[in-house]
Amino acid sequence: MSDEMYAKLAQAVIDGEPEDAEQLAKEALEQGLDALTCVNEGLTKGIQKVGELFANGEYFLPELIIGAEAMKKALAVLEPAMLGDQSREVVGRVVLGTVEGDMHEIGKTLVGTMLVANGFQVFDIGVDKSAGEFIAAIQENNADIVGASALLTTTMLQQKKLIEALKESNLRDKVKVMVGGAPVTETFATEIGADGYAEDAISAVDLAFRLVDAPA
Ligand code: B1M
Repeated sequence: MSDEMYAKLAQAVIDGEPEDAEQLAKEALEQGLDALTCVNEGLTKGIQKVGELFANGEYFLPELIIGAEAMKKALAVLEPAMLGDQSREVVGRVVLGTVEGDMHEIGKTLVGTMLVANGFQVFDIGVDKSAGEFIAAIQENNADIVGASALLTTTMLQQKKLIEALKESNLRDKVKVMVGGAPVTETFATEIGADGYAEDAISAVDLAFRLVDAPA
């Protein structure tokens, strides 16, 4: 039953059907399925398939856009169920954004949702953000962690640029840097001097707890 629902969620993203994806997400919650599992086993598998079809030349930009829209519609239904109880004490403050030149927001937003669900206060500054914009948000919100997402091999280098800009602004010792996104690796994170890399939203939460030295 649950596998069938995950497959349907994935298919709605592959077919680029935002209304179907939204409706299926509602049905999944009504059936008592876990929201995060619906994301990981359903929606994410669907959007990965869309990415593969795009890379193979079978899908074009419109299919990529509508697939992302379908995923976002379903996520909007599932996110409140992932957030849970918000009354606990703040574990740490995180400025989160996607780097300059990069419009990919879904993974970054998911990381933010899971951080909030686990007691972090998240300042999501959005996509296509320059190092200067990250720095302004860090200062304004007195952040403990800055999280930079990059989905393109061409924009990964902006994560390095952010770390250099933090050093120039004498902020590097005051804020921990966490990086992620599909093309980013642990090795790359180490090379650019980040404090940590997370492969997915769950490991991003574990990493954030370690970075603020708090028990998970
Ligand atoms: Co884009 N795109 N895209 N795209 N797109 C990719 C990334 C690509 C791999 C597709 C492909 O060719 N197979 C490819 C990049 C190739 C490369 O550089 N190696 C690509 C390309 C080429 C492009 C364009 C250049 C296409 C064009 O215009 N010709 C263009 C670039 C625009 C720009 O940014 N300047 C473009 C545009 C788009 C859309 C706007 C249409 C759309 C995004 C819509 C949106 O976000 N609102 C889009 C989409 C949807 C994708 C794919 C299909 C899916 C991305 C996604 O949302 N995944 C993607 C293919 C793929 O990744 N397999 C692709 C789901 C999400 C849950 O996963 O984002 O990986 P992800 O996040 C994960 C982890 O990575 C991690 O946790 C998340 C949750 O598990 N994570 C972090 C992410 N950020 C983190 C931060 C952390 C820690 C963990 O700490 C701070």
